[in-house]
Amino acid sequence: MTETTTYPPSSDFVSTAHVDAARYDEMYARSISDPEGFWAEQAQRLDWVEAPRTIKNTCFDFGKVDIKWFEDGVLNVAYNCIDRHLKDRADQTAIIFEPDNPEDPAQHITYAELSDKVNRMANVLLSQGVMRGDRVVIYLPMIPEAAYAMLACARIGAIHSIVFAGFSPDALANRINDCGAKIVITADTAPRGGRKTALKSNADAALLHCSDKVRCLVVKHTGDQTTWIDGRDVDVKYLMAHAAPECPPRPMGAEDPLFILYTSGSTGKPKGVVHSSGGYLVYAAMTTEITFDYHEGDVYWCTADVGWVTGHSYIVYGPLALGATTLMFEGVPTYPDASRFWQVCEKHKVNQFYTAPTAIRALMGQGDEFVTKCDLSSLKVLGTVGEPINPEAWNWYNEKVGQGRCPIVDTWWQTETGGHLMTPLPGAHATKPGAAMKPFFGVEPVVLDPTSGEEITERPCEGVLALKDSWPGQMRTVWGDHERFESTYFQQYKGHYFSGDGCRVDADGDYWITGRVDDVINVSGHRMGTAEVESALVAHSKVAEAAVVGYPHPVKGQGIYCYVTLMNGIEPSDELVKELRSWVRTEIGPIASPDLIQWAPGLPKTRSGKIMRRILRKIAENDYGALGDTSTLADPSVVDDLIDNRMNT
Ligand code: 6R9
Repeated sequence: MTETTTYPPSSDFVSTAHVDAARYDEMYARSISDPEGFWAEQAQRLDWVEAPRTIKNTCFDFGKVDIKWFEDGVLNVAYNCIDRHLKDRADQTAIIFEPDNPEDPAQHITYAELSDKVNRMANVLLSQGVMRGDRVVIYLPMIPEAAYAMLACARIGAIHSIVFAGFSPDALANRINDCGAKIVITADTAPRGGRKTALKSNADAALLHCSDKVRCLVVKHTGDQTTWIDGRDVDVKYLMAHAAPECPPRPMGAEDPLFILYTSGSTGKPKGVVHSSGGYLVYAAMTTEITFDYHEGDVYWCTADVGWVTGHSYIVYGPLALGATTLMFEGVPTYPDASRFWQVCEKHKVNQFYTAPTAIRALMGQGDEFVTKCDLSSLKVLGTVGEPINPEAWNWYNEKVGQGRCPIVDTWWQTETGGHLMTPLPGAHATKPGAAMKPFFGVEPVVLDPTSGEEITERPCEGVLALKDSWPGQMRTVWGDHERFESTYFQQYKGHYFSGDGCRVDADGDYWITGRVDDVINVSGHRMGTAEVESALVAHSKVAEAAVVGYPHPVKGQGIYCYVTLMNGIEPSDELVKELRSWVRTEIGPIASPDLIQWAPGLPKTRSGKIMRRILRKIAENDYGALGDTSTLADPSVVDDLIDNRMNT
């Protein structure tokens, strides 16, 4: 059987690509046989105060996981993203800011301007008492100040932790408290798709649950009125205008944390994923250049939000480390209409465009006119990230957006991995719709048997996806809980980093990611622990018990399906469905809003009381024939009740 049609890059593309097929093979082989030599060379992408001599010092054994790259190197990340470019490209645009409203002018922020803003913001942070190693929570929309704030932290050695602006006050408070932040940086209000989110009032609500020492720095972005607490709230733009324009970059150890980013797992509350300064930046810079085949002068656009890891690595750190022009978009793909992405590509002559399958699916449903009326001739490479892409969406992206001439890089990676772990390289590989294809340099994927944990070496094969050794962009720990880091990622399959994803390798040896094999769901590319939604639901006074699973959703990839058992005496009603939806939105944020709620008088449990999610998943998928063995259930009859109810949902 032929696996699928393949799409090789054109010979023109290959002739100018950084990496062609032969070079990939040669570089990949070297990256595995001589990681020290390979990464020592790659480290030279950065400017170091002291160049690293010790390159790799990593231990993956469970019981002791210790990951260090370039450990004796000294550098400053902001210096690498700004100062070192000033000599040659002070007047080149670093950031193009495209506002929510297309009628408002775009901003072109040069490297010189970026430098000025970041230096000033760094001085503001210092004036607020932020010191090296202190945590700063950033709760900002997609505005240039978000990048200034990140780089200002990096400049003075503070650790930032961005909280996506769509998260609720509760979620924000939990993160502020978990990392012990001294400061929260937010904005008055955030326009998105023509509507506004009241970020400052969310921050106010969050801060009620935090130490009263936490200061709130407010970016007056829209100028909308907000409450103001003197002594706690600070006007950032005003202070920046009056701050000294120079703040020396602080030399930092390569292993000093650059940022913490909270992400969901299968159990417990979100984990603070900690990334390093040196290894992370080397990896972000290299993957940006190679995966997207970025060339000097290109305009690069990643549509993610800086609140997610994709925004960290591929809007801010990777592109700016290369001295690239990176576009920041405040809006949404469908405002004012479904042509917006393509109009922005046309307007700014975007060369590399990187988005999520959910956006592609939403836009392809609106008809081709929105795309075909735009001049997309500047596009060279297209990328996707966040979830598996279905071949239909891939083909539409390829034909309508890329006009059949732009290689598509389907990049598989995670918050934990810092940068791309698997992707076709645009000048090296013939792509296949839906395949993440090949490991990036230094990455050694292995497919394991989920039960025995043995490596499966036959091809084709299917199993769970793990990594054998370390790469510089890998997370170093969970903030405040190294044991959780070890047990979450290294316990299940000894000696390996376990990704939580399943995969398939085809007869050609190419990788296809099949999705999460744990209790993490992926809703519109947003990663969510089902346990988080469950604990939000059971926190409601009318809910006795809840079980949450993902189910296939045509646009979101997965939708959130909630089985809810009500307290004795509480009657189900449509009003209660609405009430629970809005409850979850308040507890976590709009991204966690349940798609379907099914009343469940009982949940399928084993005799030891464990909910059998496998069965719930099948029922949610309307796949009753494949329920598998239900004999271990304490009360098998609940399954029939659930199926009856499902039919009526
Ligand atoms: C970067 C990012 C990570 C999870 C990951 C996987 C899914 C990401 C994918 C993909 C198939 C791709 N995922 N990219 N699945 N193909 N190209 O998304 O990080 O938010 O931590 O999510 O997303 O399931 O494990 P994060």
